[in-house]
Amino acid sequence: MEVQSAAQTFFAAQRFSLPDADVRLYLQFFTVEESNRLFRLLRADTPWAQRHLTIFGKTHPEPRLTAWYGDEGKQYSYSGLTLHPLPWTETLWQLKTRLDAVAQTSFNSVLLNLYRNGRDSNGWHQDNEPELGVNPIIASLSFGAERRFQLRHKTRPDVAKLEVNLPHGSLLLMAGPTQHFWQHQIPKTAKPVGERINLTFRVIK
Ligand SMILES: O=C(O)CCC(=O)C(=O)O
Ligand SMILES: [Mn+2]
Repeated sequence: MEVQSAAQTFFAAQRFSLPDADVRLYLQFFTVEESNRLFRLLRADTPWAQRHLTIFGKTHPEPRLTAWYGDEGKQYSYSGLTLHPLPWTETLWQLKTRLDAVAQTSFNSVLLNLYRNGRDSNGWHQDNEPELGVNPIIASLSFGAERRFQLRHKTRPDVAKLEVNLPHGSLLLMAGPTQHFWQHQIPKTAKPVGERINLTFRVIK
């Protein structure tokens, strides 16, 4: 059986034709072997924690576990929460270097999400915090159970929602005006699904 290298699959990006957005998906950015190894390492070596968000004055536990890594001083605030970065691990630094080349940028931080099962989720939002600047580029890696990712235009109900599955070892790039015009989410699912790890690499100004 032929083994596909990341270099071969690198060019197999699918670009979605969406107004006011630049969204690309690389289905097999990593081989299955690499993806299995990365899932194991990230699952075991990350200090996963469940944080609490304050939205309209009410405090809720986040429906997933998270961790924040990056350059010193690159803190990230959302929904009443401020995350202080842990220093880069060797694994995360290697991933960052590889994604920098693909995205032609220099990522300085990464948010890790662990969805423990189908009840864990990430509700409709856009990554438009001021520290991300205008037209941020976000590189999103998925490992483990495949989950549905949905995108909806904020002001144009005539534009259909986009729904894609994010498989083990895939890379989703969101760039250009996407975060200003579109919201995205990982909905809950009643199907039995295993754990999923997601990493979103970002540039904090
Ligand atoms: O888990 C995902 O695929 C999306 C994560 C996400 O949107 C975020 O952390 O801002
Ligand atoms: Mn997001």
